[in-house]
Amino acid sequence: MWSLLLFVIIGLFGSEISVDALNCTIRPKGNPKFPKNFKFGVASSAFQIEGAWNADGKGLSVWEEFTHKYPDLIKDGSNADDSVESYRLFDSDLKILKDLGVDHYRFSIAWPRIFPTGSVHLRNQKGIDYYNDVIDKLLANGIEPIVTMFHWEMPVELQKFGGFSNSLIIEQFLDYAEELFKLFGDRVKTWLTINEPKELCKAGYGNGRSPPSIVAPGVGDYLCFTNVLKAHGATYRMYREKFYEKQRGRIGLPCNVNYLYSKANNTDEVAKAMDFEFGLMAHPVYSKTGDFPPTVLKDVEKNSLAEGRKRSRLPRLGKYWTSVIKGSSDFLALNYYTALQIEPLAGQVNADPLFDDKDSSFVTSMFENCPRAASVWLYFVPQGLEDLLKYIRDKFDNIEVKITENGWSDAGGRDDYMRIEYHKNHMQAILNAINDGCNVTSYGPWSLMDSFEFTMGYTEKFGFYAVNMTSPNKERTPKKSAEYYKKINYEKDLYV
Ligand code: GBH
Repeated sequence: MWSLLLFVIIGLFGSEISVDALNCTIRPKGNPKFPKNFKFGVASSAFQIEGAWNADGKGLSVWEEFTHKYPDLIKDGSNADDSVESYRLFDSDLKILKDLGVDHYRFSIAWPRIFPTGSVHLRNQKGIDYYNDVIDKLLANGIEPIVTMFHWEMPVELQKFGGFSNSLIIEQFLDYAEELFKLFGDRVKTWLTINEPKELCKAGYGNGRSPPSIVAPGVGDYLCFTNVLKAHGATYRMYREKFYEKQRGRIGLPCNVNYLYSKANNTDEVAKAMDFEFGLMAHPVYSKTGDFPPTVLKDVEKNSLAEGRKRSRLPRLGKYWTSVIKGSSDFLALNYYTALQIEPLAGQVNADPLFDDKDSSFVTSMFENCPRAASVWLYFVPQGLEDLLKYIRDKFDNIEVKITENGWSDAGGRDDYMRIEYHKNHMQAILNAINDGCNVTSYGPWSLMDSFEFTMGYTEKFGFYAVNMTSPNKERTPKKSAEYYKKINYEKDLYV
């Protein structure tokens, strides 16, 4: 508590000594200005902000079903039925987006809002009208729309057939994506396919903490990974074949990555652990060889055989899919929040069936010497972002990186100095990386405004704007961090 307070106070006055004393903030290196063409934006997702859960013909997503069925699994017992009502109040969102002065706005389309059952043969015109309106108004105001096709809004009707555990999802997703390109691709030029495969697959199909609540660690999560990668890869190929010539858009797969530091300072440990943390999603898409990282393939197979199984728990992608997936992104979309420390797992087999680090054979811990956000998993480690960007530069041929999420949670309030420090330090990390040759072209932090934080309900706030939840028009008001970020957007300079 005291160190946090000290940190905030020192941060406010920007003293150099504090950097060394706490060893959590980042040191500026090189040019203090962002490149001229560097873009700043802000992000959100449909289920978290739209509300209007059953309005105008919308179908249900698994998150609506989950929050209705198990309110006791949501920290404050709440749900997103109304949330901050962006379906009704998009004009208020537009106003704050303009006020913030962003170059782009990342939002997602709720699949069941436009295709209530998931299948594209039944469409909901009012949902389509809504997204057309959002896109048109953004463009009319000089804000580029960046659209996530799927931020976990799985139609309940498709989950009945297993969602991402059934390969049927590949063609369902492909149909959905094709309709999105037809409907919006004339105006949307940056697409993100499936948000955070690791989170989606681990929480949904591994440890079961999120819908569809399947508890099958080391099996269900891997199955989900393969289907996510195939759906993503197939979507990319379909776009290049049918739409690219006319629409000229670009597509990425948004990956959430914790940068990992070895407690023993062992670079081999980091290389291996990063293959599990990041390579599972990124290696099949961004490496020259494609497929899962060799270490991952080898270790999971070895463990699976040792368990007496006939084959690896990680399904093989095979030649055809490996080549479809390889190179299926025009840039790397990165969601970075924090870094972790790793150390080798001592005993070979862990008794806890929910323990999902068995295959990687590392255990993780937090940087507890650094300040913690309201979220238990979120520590202030901006150096991790700089090091992650350099890792990407070296590992994946300096592919273009867009930061599509990065954010800090607190319990609320307008005087959010820690959020300012967090974004300032992470932008500095990006700048350091750029000064060191990394190809980072945009920053789109989380989040435009406070919203429904999944199992944390409304208890954790990530927004630049607060929302008055008890007033009929849910006014959005800027926090101190909004004023700070606004200056960055206008000046592209951290020292204003
Ligand atoms: C983002 O994921 C999401 O994309 C975004 O929708 C969300 O609002 C934002 O996080 C903030 O929560 O509870 O200890 O099991 C970031 C990656 C991975 C961070 C899962 C939280 C849960 C850890 N997330 N993790 S724990």
